[in-house]
Amino acid sequence: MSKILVTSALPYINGVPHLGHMVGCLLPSDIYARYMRMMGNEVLYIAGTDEHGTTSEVGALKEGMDVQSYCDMYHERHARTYKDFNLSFDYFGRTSSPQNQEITYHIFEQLDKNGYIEERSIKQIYSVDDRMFLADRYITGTCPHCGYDKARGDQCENCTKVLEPTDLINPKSSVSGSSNLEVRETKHLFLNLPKIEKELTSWIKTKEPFWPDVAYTIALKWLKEGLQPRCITRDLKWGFPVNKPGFEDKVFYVWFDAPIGYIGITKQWSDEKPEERNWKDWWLNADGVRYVEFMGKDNVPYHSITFPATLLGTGENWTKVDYLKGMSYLTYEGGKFSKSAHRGIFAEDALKEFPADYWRYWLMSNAPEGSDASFSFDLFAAVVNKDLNGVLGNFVSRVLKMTASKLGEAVPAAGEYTSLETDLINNLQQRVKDYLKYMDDMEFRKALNELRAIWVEGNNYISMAEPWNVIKTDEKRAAAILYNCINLIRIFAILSAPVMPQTSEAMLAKLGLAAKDMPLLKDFDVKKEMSAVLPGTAFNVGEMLFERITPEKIAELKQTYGSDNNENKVA
Ligand code: B3M
Ligand code: ZN
Repeated sequence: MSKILVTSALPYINGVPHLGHMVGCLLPSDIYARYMRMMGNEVLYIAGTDEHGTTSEVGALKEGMDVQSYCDMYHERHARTYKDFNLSFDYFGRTSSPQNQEITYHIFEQLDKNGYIEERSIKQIYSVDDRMFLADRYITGTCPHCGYDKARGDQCENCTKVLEPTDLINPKSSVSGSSNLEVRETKHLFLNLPKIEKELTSWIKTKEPFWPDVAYTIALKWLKEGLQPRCITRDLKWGFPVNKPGFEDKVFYVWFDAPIGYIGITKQWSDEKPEERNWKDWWLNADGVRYVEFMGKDNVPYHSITFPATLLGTGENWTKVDYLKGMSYLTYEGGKFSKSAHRGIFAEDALKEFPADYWRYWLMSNAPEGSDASFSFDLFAAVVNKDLNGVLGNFVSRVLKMTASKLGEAVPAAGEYTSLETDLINNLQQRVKDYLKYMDDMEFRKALNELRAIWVEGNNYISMAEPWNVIKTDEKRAAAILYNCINLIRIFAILSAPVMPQTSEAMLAKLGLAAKDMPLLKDFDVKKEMSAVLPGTAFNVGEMLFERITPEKIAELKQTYGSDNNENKVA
């Protein structure tokens, strides 16, 4: 048994998650954590809300709330949504917790003591009317290159040129619209990345064989371009006040304390039951921990460069990432998800329309792994109707209905295997091996392809064995075929559990079984599992596992959530 630490990128507190967030880090991390538990490992799965920074302050201002209450409210909303999606976190915490503050302070003190922190003066835009310094993206004005009048202080969306806020013509605060702005010089603290670069480079090189291409290439590109010192403080109110004399009126930059949040949240978890949990067993001088991180690709530099550098600079032995799964983006009906333009289905609404497993299955079998992927209601309905309803759901209901009507509501007697059964078992054993290999490698699209192929084996078997014909002449053989099919239902339930936990439970419940009765996936032996359900066991046919999505429903969904490809406005 190994110790596997799994984290998902911590979603920003402001706003509610859409399907792109779900598939970008939350869902794959959950499926991996569930899978690793079923492989018999000790898993700790951590996530939480990323709460500091300008976006929270501005979000609270827009909703007329103080920042603390705003974060409290949104934290609950995030937590509820993820629970409803059946994300199996061991702990869902907050980067604003006292535990995270304590660890952030400790890490900062170590960096400072070791000479990695330096003071610099920088020029920043201060909004007199908003009484705050504005982050670059909260200043808008006319682009000096193309004349676009809604260019942001960090980048012009129209011509994509990277800007300094001082480049903008007629700059305005996008918080209040005020143009009463001043350039002020303020003192900040920087993390001296160039000084850690050598150590960081040799650490990254040790990871070469383990990192997927996309993450590794992004990290190396940053290193090749040369690292710059990074400002880790901000002139804001909402954040951890800097624990250094002369800087008490500033707070740490959100990207400084957010990744440390993985550790802080683990301490929240361990503080709940200190007698049985110790966060250090996972993070500090921890033995035998394999650490796997999930995130959108835009997060990769922070997790492969800045965060490991921060930990290395302490001179202490912190657990650092072993494998980094970076996901690409999901688009919505060919454009961007946008709350303000009413385009896209958000996680809370998604669950009002269909159960979590429909989404979990669709999103992961179309996961944006190598490249971006696109969601559309047509594709969604096609997959739900074909794979879930047509292949899996139909097999389960057909087998149980036929058995109940021909032989009664108890599992019939087993019989001798013919070549049909030995072929089935051999095929399944190979497919299970491939499925587990893809799950190990976090190749989710391929893994789900294999899972579907496993269900198809069941359909092929019953079509070839034809129990409905055989029963006319040989009831014993028909009973044995149906016996095998019922065992397949249990096998499908076990193998589907990491991806579709609720459906898996519903399938097991039909056979009077519960999730806790499932065997480990490690050394999963199809032949042995094919006779696990004993003859005479009562079963119930119950309801269909999935409902078909009709063309009328698809039209209604498109109407409600928007599908006009021409209106690709940005949120
Ligand atoms: N909140 C960015 C994001 O949600 C950021 C991740 C933090 S992980 C420590 O994409
Ligand atoms: Zn421009």
